[in-house]
Amino acid sequence: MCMFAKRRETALDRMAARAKDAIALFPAAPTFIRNNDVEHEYRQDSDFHYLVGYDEPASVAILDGKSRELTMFVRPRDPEREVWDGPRAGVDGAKATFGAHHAFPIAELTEKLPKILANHRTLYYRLGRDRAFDEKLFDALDRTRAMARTGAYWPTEIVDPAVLVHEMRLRKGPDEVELMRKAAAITHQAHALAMGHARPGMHEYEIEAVLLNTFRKWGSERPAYGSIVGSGPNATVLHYRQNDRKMEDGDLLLIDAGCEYGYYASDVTRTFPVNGTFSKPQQAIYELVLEAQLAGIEACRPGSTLDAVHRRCVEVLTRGLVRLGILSGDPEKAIAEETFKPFYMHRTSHWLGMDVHDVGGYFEDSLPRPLSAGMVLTVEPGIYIAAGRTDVPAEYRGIGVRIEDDILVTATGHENLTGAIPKTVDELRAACVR
Ligand SMILES: [Mn+2]
Repeated sequence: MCMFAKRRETALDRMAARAKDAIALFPAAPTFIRNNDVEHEYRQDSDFHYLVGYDEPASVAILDGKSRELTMFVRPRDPEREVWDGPRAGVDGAKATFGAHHAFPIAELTEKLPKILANHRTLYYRLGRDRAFDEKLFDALDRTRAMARTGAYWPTEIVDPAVLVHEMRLRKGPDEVELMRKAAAITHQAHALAMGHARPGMHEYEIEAVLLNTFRKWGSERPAYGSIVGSGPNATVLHYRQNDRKMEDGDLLLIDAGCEYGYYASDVTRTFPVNGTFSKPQQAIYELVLEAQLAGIEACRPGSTLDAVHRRCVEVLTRGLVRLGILSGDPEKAIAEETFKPFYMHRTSHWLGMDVHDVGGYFEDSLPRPLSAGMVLTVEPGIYIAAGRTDVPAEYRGIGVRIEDDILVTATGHENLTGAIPKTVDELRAACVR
C-alpha cells in the first residue's frame, strides 16, 4: 500500500474511534492572482498532499468514515487547456493513480455534495480558512438538511481536522524523515556555498541568489519560506526581507533560509563574518548564542518540552548578557523578570514539517506538550542589539546573531538533522576561507 493510502487508513481509524459515522472534507489550496492575469506559484495544501499526494488545484478530497472510501472532485481532462497548462490527471487518473474509489469533475461538486454529506453525523472540515469554499459548504449543508423529509440525517457536528490530520503530521514517520534529511542536505549545500561566496562589497541579494540556485540545482521545488539575508544592522531585524544592502567589511551576515523538498521544509539560520573573521565583540556574542543553542538542543529528548528547551536557552543567554555587561544586576533576577527580552524577544522553537511553522498542538490541557519520538522542532536562540541602543556598551551595538538547527526527537534523545552545517567559530573560519 502506498504511503498516502496508509495515511488515509490511519485517518479513517482515528475518525472511527471518535464517531461512527463521520465524513472528512479537504479542499485543495485556492489559487491566488499575483497581478492582472498572472497567478502566484501554486502549492497544494499540506493536509491535502499528505492524504492524497495529488497536487492540482480546484479539487476536493472526501474521506467517508462509514464506507472507508475516498471520493475526489478534480479538474477533468481538457485537451485544449492542457496544451497551455500541461497534463491533468483527470477523473480517470484520480482513480487509477491516486486511489479514489469515486471521482467526478469539480463542476459536479455543488450538485453531488449534499447527498455525500447526508447520513453522517460528524463532518471534519477546517472552517474559516478558505471563505469562498466555506460558502459552498454552507449551501450544501442547507440542502442536506432539506433532505430530512426523506429520512436522511445531516452533520450536526463540525470538527476541525486538526485533531485528526495535524496530530498525525506532528509525528514524522520514516518516509517523512527521509524527505526532511534530503531537504536538510540541500540546505547544507546552500549555506556552505553562501559562506564561501560572501565578500565585502557584494549585495545581500547576490547571496540570496546563491541559496536559491543551490536549492533548485539539487531538486528542491522551492524555498520553504522567504530567505532572510541580513548583513550588519539588518541582522537585528527578525523578519528582514529586502536583501538589498551592500555588505561592508566588518559586518556579520545572518542567513535564515531553508529549502522545501517533496513537500517537507528545512529551516536553518547561520551567522558569520562577511570578511571571514569575527571581531572580538562579535565573537563574544556569537559564542554566547552558540552555547545557548547547544544547551537547548541538549534538552531535546522524549518527555522534555519546548518550554524546557526555551528555558535552557534563556538561562544561558541571560547569564551571558550579564557577564558581558549588556544586562546588569543578578542574572537569576534578570531571568525571572525577563529583562533579557529587548535582546531576545522570540521563542526558541516551533514544530517543523510540511509547513515551516508546522501543525500540531503545542499544549495539552494547557500544559506544554511532552516531546516524543518523531517530532521535529527547531532550536533557534539569538541576540539582537539594535544599533540605536545607547544603554549597551558601544562595541556590541548593531550586532545580531541567530543560530538555528532542525532537531528530530528520537526514542532515546535527539538527532540534529542540520548539525553538519558549519557552526563553530573554527568551522565558520574554514567555510569562509577567502
Ligand atoms: Mn525557524
